[in-house]
Amino acid sequence: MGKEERFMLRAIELAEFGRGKVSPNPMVGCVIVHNGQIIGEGYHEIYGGPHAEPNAISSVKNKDLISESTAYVSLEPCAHWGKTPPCADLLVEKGIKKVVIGAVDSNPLVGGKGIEILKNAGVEVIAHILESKVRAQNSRFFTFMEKNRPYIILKWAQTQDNFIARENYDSKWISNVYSRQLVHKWRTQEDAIMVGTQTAKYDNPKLNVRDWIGKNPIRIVVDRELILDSNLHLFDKSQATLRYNQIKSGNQNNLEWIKLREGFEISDILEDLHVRKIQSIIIEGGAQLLNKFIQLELWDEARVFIGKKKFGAGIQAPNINGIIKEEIDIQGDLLRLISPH
Ligand code: AOF
Ligand code: ZN
Repeated sequence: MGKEERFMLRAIELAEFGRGKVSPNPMVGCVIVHNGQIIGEGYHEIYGGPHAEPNAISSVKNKDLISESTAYVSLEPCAHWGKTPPCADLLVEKGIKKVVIGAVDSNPLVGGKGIEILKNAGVEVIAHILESKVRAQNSRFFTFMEKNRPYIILKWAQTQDNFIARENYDSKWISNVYSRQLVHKWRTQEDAIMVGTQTAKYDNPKLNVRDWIGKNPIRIVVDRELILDSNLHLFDKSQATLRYNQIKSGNQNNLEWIKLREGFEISDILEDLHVRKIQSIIIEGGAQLLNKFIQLELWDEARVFIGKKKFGAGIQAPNINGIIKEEIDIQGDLLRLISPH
């Protein structure tokens, strides 16, 4: 590994501290290097807050060294006036000599323009260093920007004999306590969590984060005919909830009804989520909703727990065999992480 990659890896490592805190912005890290030594580090810490570059620059003790230094930034420095001034301008202003960039920004406000500002000012620029690593780290941001929809994670638990629930929709205790804790961690990492009508009705899930520290996702339920009982946990005031239907629009406490056209499709929901800048969703069932996403090939990742039990009969788990990527054992329950990529 060359020095460009080594310092870029550090920038990517720093960026990671922003996970779950910066969405819909990407996670970005920045390292300032003088004569082969790191003299400053920073990352984008919180949505709306300073970007990685100003944080790294302000961490440098001896400011005189900055004009003889190289900045390693995991994402192309921004060129736009957003919540903060353009980072490309800041780097130029501080007299940075060289900028090494991980991935080019896919945000139409920035894409390529940051590099242009730097080059026009005579700064040496090297781009695409560990780009695929940066894109993988920010898969939600890049999917959102390039596909105009949120990053979609399908999640379910199934029995050894491929059932997702019993015939009466009871799906309790397929996976163990450790896998449930992991699910709560995952919930803190995504913007939203979606379930279908049957799951809302029969499971009455809270869809919040109890077994991990972090923020609650926005809850989303598909309830075409508004048949769901308003006393369901899903509709309590504790957390924002979007209720997609074809009857009414409105707002009350933390609950929003969103009326879509008669016979609306998943793609209509995704379009609305894109407008709302929701960058990632976990689909937590049920089978019908999961199958819909699979049929439409509208998913990026699937996380499947396979418990030890057998139900013998019930509701079939979705079938996406043949594209298994990773298998992990979680205290006896097997977790398969499956991705079509
Ligand atoms: C950078 N460094 O650390 C980040 C960047 O709303 P704002 O002002 O925070 O701008 C958000 C956009 O800026 C975001 O969509 C992405 O294009 C870029 N993020 N750029 O130079 C950073 N987080
Ligand atoms: Zn910026």
